[in-house]
Amino acid sequence: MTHTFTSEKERFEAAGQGHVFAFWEQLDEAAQSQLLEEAASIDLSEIQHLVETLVKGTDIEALSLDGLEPAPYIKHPHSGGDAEQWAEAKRLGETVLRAGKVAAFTVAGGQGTRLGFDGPKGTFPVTPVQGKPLFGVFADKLLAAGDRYGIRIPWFIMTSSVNHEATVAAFEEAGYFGLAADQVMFFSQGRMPAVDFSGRIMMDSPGSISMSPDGHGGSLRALVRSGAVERMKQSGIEAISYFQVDNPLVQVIDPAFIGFHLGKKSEMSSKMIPKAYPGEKVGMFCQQDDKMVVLEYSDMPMEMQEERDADNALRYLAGSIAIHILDVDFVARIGGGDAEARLPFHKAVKKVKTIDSDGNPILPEEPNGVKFEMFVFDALPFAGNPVVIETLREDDFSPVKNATGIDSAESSRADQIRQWTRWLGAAGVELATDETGLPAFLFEVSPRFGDSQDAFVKSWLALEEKPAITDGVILK
Ligand code: UD2
Repeated sequence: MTHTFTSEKERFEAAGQGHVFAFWEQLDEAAQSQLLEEAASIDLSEIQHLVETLVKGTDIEALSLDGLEPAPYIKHPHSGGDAEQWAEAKRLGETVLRAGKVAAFTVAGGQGTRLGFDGPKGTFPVTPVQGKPLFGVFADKLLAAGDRYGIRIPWFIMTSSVNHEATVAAFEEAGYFGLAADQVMFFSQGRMPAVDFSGRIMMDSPGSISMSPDGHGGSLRALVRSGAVERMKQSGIEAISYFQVDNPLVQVIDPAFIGFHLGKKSEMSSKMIPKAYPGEKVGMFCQQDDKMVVLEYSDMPMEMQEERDADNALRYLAGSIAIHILDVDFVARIGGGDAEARLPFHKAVKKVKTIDSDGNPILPEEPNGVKFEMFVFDALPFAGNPVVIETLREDDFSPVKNATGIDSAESSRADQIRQWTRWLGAAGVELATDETGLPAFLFEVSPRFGDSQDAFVKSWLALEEKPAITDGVILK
């Protein structure tokens, strides 16, 4: 350890970051080895570059809006898209699913601070009656799809050091939510140190660097480094269905989406929804120099977000809801460190708990540091034939992000019930609702009963005794 300590200390001193080892002598052996491990994981030239560009801004690559155009997308049949083209994509997707070539992948390494929930976000109780956790909903959807296509769909879950153990423990405790234990693979994403505004690496405590998850874009590296990509290749997986942990409505396996992706030989495909209003907090699909890009809402001036076309529709209409299909070889290339295709880091100015020069804790009241994150959609400019398809918000997107209000547990529960109410309507059962399509009581439909309108109607019609849909009813 002495040898490693000396060389690490020299490396950090040479980069002007020697303070990281200021309390070395006072640490016990376990703390010393943890600190060394953290230090060794840091690429100091990368940090120096990020400090110069993103923190000090001497060499800032201001985000260029030059030549930005709205990206083309494939319209859903509900908005005038070609129904036959969609049916064909679905058939192709189903064939590939039956051949076992698709895996599901959830990014679940975020800290979930906005929700104020103590635990991995995937364990948040999200369904209206049973309070089934998000992970349980996704597992049910995978079981339903698995039954339909006669396969076992592997599920890869990216955690982070913040929640890895708690996530694995939650699955064990819940019997893997009905899945086979070897169907689910967990791996932890990478971490990046926080720096203060002068570029010094921040310490969380005298023996520990302030490290945080490297963003959902870190998933591409982590999929490779963890061996997940290798495992996928060995088992013949070609396409990865990527979704976020916070969205219970997501169609975790969508055959038409998979079919469009494969049919167009896309390396990375995405779903869009028409933005509900100019300031909606989603990224926007755009094109720049013939490349597909997503511009985060915070990076596009509001005047641009408000621009309208001749039909008075928003010009930058295509909102990104963070649902993608990734080609396995593409992930291997980008996540494997292709020098030509490195995902950029973005900065987030945050309140970072730290220590003073005597090692005493500081709990800042104002933002005092910068964290660095990669975004998965920054892989799009490197992807061959990127495809964007339209989806219906009510079929795919109602995230739980906030404790109350927009995108909260409550709004998401209501959206789930609205969806089941529509499906009941399609099966001939009309419930009394308010003007938003919401009945005055809670009920629940398990994805295993129906994970789409078609599947629901089929199950409903097959019921010999149809239950009255009243408060607390669960269709399993
Ligand atoms: C993201 C998108 C936004 C829109 C929205 C849809 C960005 C920057 N913005 O906004 O355009 O698509 O989602 O809901 O992505 N995560 C990790 N590791 C990390 C950080 C995040 O796994 O280091 C996961 C996290 O667990 C969650 C997802 O990524 O599943 C989204 O993270 P977020 O809540 O930070 O994204 P948000 O709401 O800012």
